Amino acid sequence: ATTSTIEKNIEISKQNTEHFKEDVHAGLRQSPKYLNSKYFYDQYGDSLFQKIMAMPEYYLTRCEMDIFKNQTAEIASVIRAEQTPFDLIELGAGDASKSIHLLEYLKKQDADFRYMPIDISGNILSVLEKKLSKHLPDLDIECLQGEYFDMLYKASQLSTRRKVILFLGSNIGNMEMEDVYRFCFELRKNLNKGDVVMIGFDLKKEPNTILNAYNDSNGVTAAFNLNLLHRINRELDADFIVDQFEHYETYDPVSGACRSYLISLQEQQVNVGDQTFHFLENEPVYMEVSQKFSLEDTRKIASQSGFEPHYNIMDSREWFVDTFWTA
Ligand code: AVJ
Repeated sequence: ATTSTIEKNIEISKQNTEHFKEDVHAGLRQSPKYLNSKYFYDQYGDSLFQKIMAMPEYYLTRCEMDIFKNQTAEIASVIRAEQTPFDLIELGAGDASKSIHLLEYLKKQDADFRYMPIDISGNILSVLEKKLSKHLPDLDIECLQGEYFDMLYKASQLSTRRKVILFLGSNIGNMEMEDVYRFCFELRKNLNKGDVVMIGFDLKKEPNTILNAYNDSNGVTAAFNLNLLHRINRELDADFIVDQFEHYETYDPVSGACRSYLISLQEQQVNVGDQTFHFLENEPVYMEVSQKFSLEDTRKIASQSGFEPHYNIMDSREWFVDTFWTA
């Protein structure tokens, strides 16, 4: 790389750190205190999330893997109903452990497409790029690191073809319900008639099954949440004593919201950069929502955001749905 690209990257990383700090400061000033789960995914967070996906309690991975491994032909035929070339844009691609089965299948079919994975973690994108250059060396791929809509906009500028958007793994569940509606409406505005979106929704089911997926007995999910405090210490010159916080998970079967909190185990003060925050004993910090949906919810979201619900594929237990909507 030339000096100027190195300098540019340093500049970008400074801006990212500045945004991170502003978000943390703003979140800790709120009541209840709040930290945004999009910041979970640094290098250590990525590896903890991969551990979560491998846990027996975290059924979501196996459900969607069942769909991608056993119903690949069906997915491909919905995506390729229109036989035109397309750009396959994946929001929150991670290491593409599920979509890789679809990519392999489409390649075998000799489909004319380009794969454009978007992720907030540059670390996981470089893992993904390595993996795909080994498994699918002649895949046309363009990685985009950043926030969903910034990168979707960039992808649109790079693309003149039909768009197929993948948003898998119930990543959509990390938004509050009103943000889900806003997000899908915005997404629709960014698409043209004939474009397709495939969205993975985790379905409402027996409440303890859901709770256990986010409250595993080995404490991996707890470590995943607590890692954000470590990350804030590492990157924002903060002094959280991480042992003085405890992971607490809830699931409300009425609303379908599964929420995680970190509870301050004692009264304490924490410095984050140049600001100091006061925590009461037992004060919660709200960390993440993992929303669960009914099929009826997904249809309502589609129609309210201007999409046409087109097709559903579920795993054999009907715990998870991948919905296809057309613009
Ligand atoms: C990556 C958003 C799908 O909410 O299920 C897993 C993240 N958090 N365990 C989810 C997560 C705690 C996960 N998503």
